[in-house]
Amino acid sequence: MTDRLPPHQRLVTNWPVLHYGSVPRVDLATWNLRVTGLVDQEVTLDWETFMALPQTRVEVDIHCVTGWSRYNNVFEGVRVADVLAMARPKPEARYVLAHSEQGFTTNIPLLDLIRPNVLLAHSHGGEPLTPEHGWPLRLMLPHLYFWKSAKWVRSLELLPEDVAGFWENAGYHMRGDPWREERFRDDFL
Ligand SMILES: Nc1nc2c(c(=O)[nH]1)N[C@H]1C(S)=C(S)[C@@H](COP(=O)(O)O)O[C@H]1N2
Ligand SMILES: [Mo]
Repeated sequence: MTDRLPPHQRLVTNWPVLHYGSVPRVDLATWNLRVTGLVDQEVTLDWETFMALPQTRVEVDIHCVTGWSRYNNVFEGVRVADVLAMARPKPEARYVLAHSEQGFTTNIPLLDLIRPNVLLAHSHGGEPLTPEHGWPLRLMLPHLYFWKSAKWVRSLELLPEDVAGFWENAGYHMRGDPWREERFRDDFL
């Protein structure tokens, strides 16, 4: 199947590790996940409460802007839509800035985050994520380039407008659709 590989991507069978900075040390006893910004009810979930939410397993292809794609990844976690619904986003909320440990951020349109196969994922291939792949929790958006899938995610901030995150501030695309090859911002000077 050739229409499975987005333009100018190459298939890999390993799982490369890519991130800026170092792998954070995370303590589940003090860890939490927050939903903030344009919501009726700010949400803070500790690890046990998060893991008690309904779990979803998806099998997806992932695509990195550096050119590799990896097929048939089985991720398990909680639908982002379910966690956002707990916070009741205000009608003005249209974008999300995801915040990770150590200050990494990435921006995502709200409509991209509430798709049914977009997860806050804790497992891959039936095993907990390894620290370098985002343990204990990462975003997982298979339909956008994988830099949007923030590892070590700690909060989702709902915003009225699109605010550039870490790589987006360096010129990467505000949306990042691999099928449209949205690698770089064309408004970036
Ligand atoms: N917190 C954090 N998440 C991040 C990054 C990062 O630098 N920091 N890099 C992104 C990039 S550029 C990619 S391609 C994917 C890589 O995920 P992987 O290392 O699990 O393959 O993580 C994304 N998530
Ligand atoms: Mo990346």
